[in-house]
Amino acid sequence: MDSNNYARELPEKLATTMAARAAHVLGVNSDGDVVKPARGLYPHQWSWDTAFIAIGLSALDVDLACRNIDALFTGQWRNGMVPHIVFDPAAKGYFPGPDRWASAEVSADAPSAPLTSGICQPPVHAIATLRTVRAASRQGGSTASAALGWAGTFFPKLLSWHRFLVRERTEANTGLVRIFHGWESGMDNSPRFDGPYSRVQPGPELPLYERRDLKFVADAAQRPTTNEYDRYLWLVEEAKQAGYDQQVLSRSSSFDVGDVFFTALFAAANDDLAELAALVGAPEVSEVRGYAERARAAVAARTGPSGLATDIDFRTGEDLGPGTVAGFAPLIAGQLAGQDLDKLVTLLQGPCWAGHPGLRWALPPSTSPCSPHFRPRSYWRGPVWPVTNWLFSWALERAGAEQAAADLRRTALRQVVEAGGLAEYYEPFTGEVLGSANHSWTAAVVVDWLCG
Ligand code: 9WN
Repeated sequence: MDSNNYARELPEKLATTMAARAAHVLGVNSDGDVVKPARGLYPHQWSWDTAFIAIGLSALDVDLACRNIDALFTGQWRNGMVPHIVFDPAAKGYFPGPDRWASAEVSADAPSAPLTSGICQPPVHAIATLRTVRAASRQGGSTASAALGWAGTFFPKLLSWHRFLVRERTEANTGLVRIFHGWESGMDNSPRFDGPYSRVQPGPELPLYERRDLKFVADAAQRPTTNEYDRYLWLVEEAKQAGYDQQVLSRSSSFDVGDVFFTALFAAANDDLAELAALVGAPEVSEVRGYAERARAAVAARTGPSGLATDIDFRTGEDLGPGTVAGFAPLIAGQLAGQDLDKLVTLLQGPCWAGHPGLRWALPPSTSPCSPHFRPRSYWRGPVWPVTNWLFSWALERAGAEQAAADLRRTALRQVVEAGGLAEYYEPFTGEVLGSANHSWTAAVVVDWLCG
């Protein structure tokens, strides 16, 4: 463990034990090389989870990190889209599975092996790839050269993914990345989507279904409601109806949101993709820099006087309002400085976020405890997610706010140690572990904090 990580924040023995436990969780959740998000609840490969998992793995085994990213991209569509789930044919028990998505039957762009879902998730893969290459370069020798060689061959796939988001998903007037399903945001039932979902009306032809998630999470209050699930499944029907054609969806989907957090991650990922392009000698550096600038400008244009950004419902033009962590998109997008940066750091640490007096640990809940929509046990409506702590500490460090980044990381690490589990999410006031108990991206960010 080197001196740049947070292992020194814990007594040595505890740091070693935590790192070993986190590595163990990644192992337990693996099938062969591929690390799934969780046994039981999520038995396939998820898109943005894989990127965070690779970030953790890169501290332990660079080659394994690369193989996980490669495995995800075997599901990449011909149009460049990286699907949100790549299905493992041997794993059953997740709903909606490949039959319900019917991607390969409906779209010539979808691969028939492996089978995949028909929507995407935030594009954090270039960030993971660059971090993996950097981890390899610190390790030196053949690890460094092998990772750089791999990045050179992998780069075109990343570029094609980013070009998909520019060509098919960037809304012309605002420059925001649009999403056609709340699952695409990765923050499924966040109150930011309550307005748009209220306008999704499941038709009587919605095929019957049985939820499987509630077999693994006994307390239904920790998961989205059945009313929400009906809408999630209806949007799958709409997407199939459109043949997963992005242009058709942009006219027909009853859910069409300009997502500021997704767009901010896209800006940051393009910064890293441009750096990767330079590292591997690809000629597209300025093209990709242009994507970064456009996405950043789109987030800036959605930023109000408070410093927080808001999504937009393209179906109604409605401003989706503040109150969720997505509002901190300008921090994620990068290049925030001076007063703008100070303002967001003060807000993030303030009484409506990490500084709320009732919190067990000073960490930002997914929805502000000051919001009327805050629900402390319900998924993205209030619980604290370690993966967002990772994103904010990473973004703060990138912005040069090192003290704030260090404080956040230290507290996030204390949370997983004191709560006694590498959970999917945590109740912000009591610290209770919620969702899946041994979650891979939680383990991965802990490995990164302790060993990266
Ligand atoms: C739907 C795997 C995924 C995460 C998402 C999280 C949750 C799935 C679900 O789990 O979503 O994609 O079934 O609830 O919201 O961010 O990628 O960990």
